[in-house]
Amino acid sequence: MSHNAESTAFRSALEVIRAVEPRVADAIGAELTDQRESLKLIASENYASPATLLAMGNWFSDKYAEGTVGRRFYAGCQNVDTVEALAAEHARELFGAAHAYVQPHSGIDANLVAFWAVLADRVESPALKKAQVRQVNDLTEADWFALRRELGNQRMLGMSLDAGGHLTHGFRPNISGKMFDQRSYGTDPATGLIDYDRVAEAAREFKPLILVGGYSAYPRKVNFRILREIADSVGATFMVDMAHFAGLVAGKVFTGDFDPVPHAHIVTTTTHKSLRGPRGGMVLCQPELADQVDRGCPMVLGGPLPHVMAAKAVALAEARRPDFADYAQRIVDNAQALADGLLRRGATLVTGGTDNHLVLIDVSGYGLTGRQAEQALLDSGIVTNRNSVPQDPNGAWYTSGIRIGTPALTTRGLGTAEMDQTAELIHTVLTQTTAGANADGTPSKAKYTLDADLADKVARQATDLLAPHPLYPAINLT
Ligand code: DSN
Repeated sequence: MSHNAESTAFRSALEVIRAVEPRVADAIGAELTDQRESLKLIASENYASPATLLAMGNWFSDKYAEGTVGRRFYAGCQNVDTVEALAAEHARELFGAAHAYVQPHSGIDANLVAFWAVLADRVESPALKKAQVRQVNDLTEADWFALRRELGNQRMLGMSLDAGGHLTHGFRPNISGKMFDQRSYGTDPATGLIDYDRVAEAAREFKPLILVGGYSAYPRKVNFRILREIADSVGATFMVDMAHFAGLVAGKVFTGDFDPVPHAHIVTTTTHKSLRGPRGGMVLCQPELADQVDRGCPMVLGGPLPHVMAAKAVALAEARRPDFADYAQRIVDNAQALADGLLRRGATLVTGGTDNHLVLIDVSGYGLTGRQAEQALLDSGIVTNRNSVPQDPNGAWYTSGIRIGTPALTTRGLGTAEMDQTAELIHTVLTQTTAGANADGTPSKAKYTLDADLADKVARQATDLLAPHPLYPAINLT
């Protein structure tokens, strides 16, 4: 691949866009500049390859393709079939999965497809029995009323939000919290780790239909073999949302008990986090759930996005290359170096460290809320996001934590020495930031003071740190 080809492709694309709406072309260019200049530590973001990005910008976007490969509700889907089948094949091979469904537009969509598949497959419904059908499409309207009443009263056991679980695992602000009667398992207050005995106890008491494993802010490995045993002991379906760590599974950093695919009945993921693909979702499952999963569109999803499925095929092909395993290992090495650097400087980390791609700093040790810390770091050119910590006294809006992750910086080529320097920059900002007060003198959870010169100095140091590792080095838009 010549460097010239990538530059030519993106420059030409912007020229074509600029002729119609120059402000969009300018915004796309500005986004590249911003991404190049900031120290991106958002644990759920990454930089997709030029090939992945380019696979999305074409006429596949114009095609309707409801249904699945070879069984479409629209004519003329032969080329969509090609890319969807390719993406699914790469996914099956990469993860060793029996079945892959690559249509979900996001992680939320992938989870909804999975929930529906489990409900449709597992609910011992009088409505279904009465109709003596397995095909939900054959239900009468009366059957549907009965079924809906049952679907509204199913049980899900998942990780609590403040312990690092995700909104879509049965929490009220998400539709899953309306579909399911939810109970959550937390972490051991002393260690911050999942206590599998407590999970087993909760499962015995609650008898969930679905036991959910997976997280968006838990910095440790999860033993999926044990969770599967717990699910089996109460007859639950075991679902894992591996959106955050799919890249570590793909890169064989998480194997054996820590690889969810051989243990779970159904696995969901996004494709754009540590997996480094286009924004989107995916479901992997065991054969018995495949038919229901494939009903995802139109049951749950709008029309599939063939241009994104094309990009998923490209990104999954990239993830099957040997160098992706090296990338995945470096993500974890970098996260551990970042954690060690922070600990050495006196930071408090949830669980005392990490063995995946993310680190959760409890910023109450710096006298700050997550919101104050997030903004002060942003002022200093360091992009992170605030996050609850277990038993967070500041709630989900202000929080007491900052979540940082290494997939993006690792893609740029930063290594463990630079992670130590990153820890120094973060620690400097957090120690120099002071919590502010409200007009009435009470402590504010949002206001803070940070010397502007110091913030500028750190931002310059962050830029210097990035300089030897240019983002998309082959792409020159000027
Ligand atoms: N928004 C994603 C994250 O940041 O973890 C999960 O949905």
